[in-house]
Amino acid sequence: MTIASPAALGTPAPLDAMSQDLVALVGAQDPEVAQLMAQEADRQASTLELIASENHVTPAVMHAAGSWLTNKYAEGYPGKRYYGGCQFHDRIEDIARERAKKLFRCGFANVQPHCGANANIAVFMALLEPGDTVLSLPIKSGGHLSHGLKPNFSGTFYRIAEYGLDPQSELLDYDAIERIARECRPKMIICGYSAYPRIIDFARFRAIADGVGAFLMADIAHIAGLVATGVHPSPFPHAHVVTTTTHKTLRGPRGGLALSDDADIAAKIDRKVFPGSQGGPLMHIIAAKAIAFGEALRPEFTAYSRQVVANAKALAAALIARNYRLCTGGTDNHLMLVDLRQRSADLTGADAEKWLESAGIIVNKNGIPNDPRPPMVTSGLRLGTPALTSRGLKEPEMAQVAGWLDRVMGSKGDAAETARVRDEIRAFCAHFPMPH
Ligand code: DSN
Repeated sequence: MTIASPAALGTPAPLDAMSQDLVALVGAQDPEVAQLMAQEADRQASTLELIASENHVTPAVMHAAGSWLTNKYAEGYPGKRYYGGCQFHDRIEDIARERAKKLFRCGFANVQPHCGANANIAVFMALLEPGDTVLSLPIKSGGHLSHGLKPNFSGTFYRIAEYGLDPQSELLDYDAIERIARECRPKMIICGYSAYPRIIDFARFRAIADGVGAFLMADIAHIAGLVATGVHPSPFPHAHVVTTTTHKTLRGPRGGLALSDDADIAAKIDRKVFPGSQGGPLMHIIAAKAIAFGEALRPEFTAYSRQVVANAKALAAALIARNYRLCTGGTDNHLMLVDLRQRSADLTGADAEKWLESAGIIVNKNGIPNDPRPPMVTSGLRLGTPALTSRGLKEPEMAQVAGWLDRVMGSKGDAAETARVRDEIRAFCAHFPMPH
């Protein structure tokens, strides 16, 4: 089998030289997988990535994640491993921990969770007993499955009480949350969401938690990069524990992170990550996390985070100008929820996602608050700007993106219009290379 190079696929090379070598090396042994890797590189380079939870990492982060560090078992923590040969891994994990603490301005960091949900498992195990009550926003209102969805560990082993959004404003209603907390007396309250476009008042959440003697957990998976750079207020010193993924606005490798300012809580979380819920840490990913945290500590990353939000506001304004309704009326962060019903009553998130993908715009359908349609259909789209901003798009290009979104959805995925938009986007992408 021959491997189509990205150039042969009609786009500028989306890969740095090392990645091209990698595809060639894999191809010499396994052309079937190498071909798919090359095709995926082309897909990423020639489409507009608007999934709010995705990003494009730098080559340094990417290659650390694909390095020989994957060969090592390092169960335990720096200085206390169950295997020999860990001296360099100890240093790498220490660097990752130190940089994470500096980035989020807190005292303790565990960089081993394989993903955000695993960080949350460790926190639940550290702070709660099975059957304890947790108060959280359900997934249908913008929460996360690991915050209490029934089939998830959280909904299986814990009693979940829910708060919602104000039905009119679609904003968090802190007075209502306080009332519900007083009624259900949770042992832990969770804030931090997957589809909430506004600023979270962590101080108010802590006051509510203190009022009922609950722990406050902030899951900042979506906004971590904005928090690290001061573009969104920090959950510290308010939250007892903070969890996050490292691959969204933070632009690191796919992974999780748990943070705290409390030595006792941090020690419990360490034990619940390992040996409580995980075995060997992914040391290649921890190295990539260390590199990404180093990048995020640089002033350029603050400029990047500000641009992410500026781009989101520009995209929101351009969509509103084209008669789309945005939940809450707009955005303060990197994402927005588009209620498609105002543009066209029969337009669904599922149809829009499919049509837009054909045009080279990658989005995810998303339920909007009180969505009458089921989760696999939905009346909304969630759009985010972290990945496009990593490619160098700015406000003027956001107006162009809104125009393409509207042409595809307005034509109801008409084949000819979709093909025209696809060609325009492929040509446009050539001017905004992947991070290299
Ligand atoms: N699946 C992620 C998201 O897209 O927001 C959350 O884990």
